Amino acid sequence: MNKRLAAVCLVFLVLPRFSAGVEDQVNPRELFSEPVTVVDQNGAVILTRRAMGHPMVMDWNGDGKNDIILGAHAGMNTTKGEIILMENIGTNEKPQFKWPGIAMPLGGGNAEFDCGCSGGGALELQIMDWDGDGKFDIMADTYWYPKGVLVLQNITTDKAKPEFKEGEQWKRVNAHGKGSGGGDWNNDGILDYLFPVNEFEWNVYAGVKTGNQQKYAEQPSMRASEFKIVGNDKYKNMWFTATPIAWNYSGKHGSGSQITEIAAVCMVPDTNICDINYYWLDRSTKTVTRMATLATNNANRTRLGFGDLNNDGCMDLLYSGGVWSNGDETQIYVLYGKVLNMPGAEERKKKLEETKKEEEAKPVVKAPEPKPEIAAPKGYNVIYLTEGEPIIAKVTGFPNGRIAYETPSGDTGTLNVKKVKRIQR
Ligand SMILES: [Ca+2]
Ligand SMILES: [Ca+2]
Ligand SMILES: [Ca+2]
Ligand SMILES: [Ca+2]
Repeated sequence: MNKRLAAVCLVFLVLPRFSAGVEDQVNPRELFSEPVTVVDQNGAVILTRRAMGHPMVMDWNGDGKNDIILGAHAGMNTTKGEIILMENIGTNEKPQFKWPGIAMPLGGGNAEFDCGCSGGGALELQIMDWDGDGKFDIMADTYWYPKGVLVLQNITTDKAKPEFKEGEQWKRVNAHGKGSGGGDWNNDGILDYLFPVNEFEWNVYAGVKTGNQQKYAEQPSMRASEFKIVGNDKYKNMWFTATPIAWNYSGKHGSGSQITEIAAVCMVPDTNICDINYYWLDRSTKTVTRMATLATNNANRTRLGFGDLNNDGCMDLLYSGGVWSNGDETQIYVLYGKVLNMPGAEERKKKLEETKKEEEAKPVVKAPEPKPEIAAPKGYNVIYLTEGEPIIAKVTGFPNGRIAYETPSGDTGTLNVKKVKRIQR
């Protein structure tokens, strides 16, 4: 590429939110909204100021409102990682997250994870019920450093106070990795795990479910080296840099399909910009094709998470980035899904519509009409009392702090001001 052409390309790449492009084979806005930033309790955009945030969705306190669980460095330039629970104190439709969030306690103290490196080691999360006790657990991938993937078992008893303990270790390899991924890679409705072996190889371990319990197959069912990338030289044949998430985003590739739809972070070579790209991986022809760029994040080392944040039956994607001193790159963005593709979404939507119809059909209870004002003869007032019938009389003075009056028939008297509600002139 000559220098001028490179400069022109760069101009296109750095345009904020530049997403739909000539190479897009599908319109990304048919699948997802424009990116939306998440806000705090005051409606202000949250800057987490934690490097390489990996946002995932879960209702951690079980109040029916989806929260964000963020795996990230503990700051912008530290090797330590932590998991932060961001409670949704808004609604599912208009979420507002309590910020600062709660750094997840683990074994009595604040959990700290060794990311191994301030600029590279991340802390990616996957969420499922590992032990089948009905409470979600977290898999924390500290791939850079020796601990591998840890299962953090949820032992919370008080919904206001999350509590986790370090459970078993699922994998232990020293992969100079790309960031693990998740979603459903074989279209069977069970979440799978993408484990990066090194920068160029990854394995997908199919999810295996027994009742509530979610584990993974011992042997990988897919490997990167099996697949050929079609027309993708913009990224120098690196079709993803981090956190690929497979899902039936378009709604066209359900059970039995050989196409795995994937959204993944792909760093634009020689820049600090990350594209969120959308691919179709064909398991029968062993090819991967980029279909669209869903969004562009002007933040280094972006991470992509998922979940139905607004609970509308359409899978959403969340991403965040930023590293070293770039704290102002640490917003969390949401791409709200537009396709009904969550399990049971159709039934749920029907139910919601029925409830809405029922609500609308209910008779509207009208507020009682206010009593008509009493008309007083000319020159007289109506004195409304705190108790009893109003008196029609003319106020003649205020002796000793009381109200003196005279009725049309000539009767006179005085009233304690505390017993008078108001006087209609
Ligand atoms: Ca919640
Ligand atoms: Ca559990
Ligand atoms: Ca699966
Ligand atoms: Ca959604």
